[in-house]
Amino acid sequence: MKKILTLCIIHQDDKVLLGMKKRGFGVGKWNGFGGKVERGESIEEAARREALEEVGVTVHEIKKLGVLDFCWKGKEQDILEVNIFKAADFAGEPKESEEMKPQWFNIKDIPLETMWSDDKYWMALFLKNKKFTGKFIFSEGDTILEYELKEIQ
Ligand code: 6OG
Repeated sequence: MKKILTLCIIHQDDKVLLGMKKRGFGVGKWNGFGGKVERGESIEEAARREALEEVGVTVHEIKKLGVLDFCWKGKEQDILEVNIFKAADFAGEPKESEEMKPQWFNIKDIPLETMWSDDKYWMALFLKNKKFTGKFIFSEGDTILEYELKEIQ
């Protein structure tokens, strides 16, 4: 079964807005904002809704840069498809929610060691506005066993 999720990272000039996940899947990691696409909603609508719910901002234009499939060894049929968006402009003030504690990071200080371990592979493409697809297979937790990543046009 495939679950469709969103991940939206706000990137302005030389900084990105991330959130510390306070509960649930990925707790204790910095990440963009996102979650599951609900019935009746497009992937882009879900990305906007999640940004509003998790950090209280209304994102303006968003651009889909990446689509990554994640699965775990032994359960390869259960795939998380994460659609990665970039937003530059937004309305509102980022504010802490029950799910996320937001913080701006300079791009040279992105806390890759405290993020999902796939992020270090694609973050450089994301920051350069390159589009990409890929697949990551994890063992227990977030150790990557195998991956493929390619830049697309
Ligand atoms: P909820 O289940 O809390 O949404 N997500 C991942 N992000 C990265 N960078 N790497 C992964 O590798 C991820 N798996 C899931 C998608 C989960 C949020 O976490 C993202 C969603 O934004 C495994 O609703």
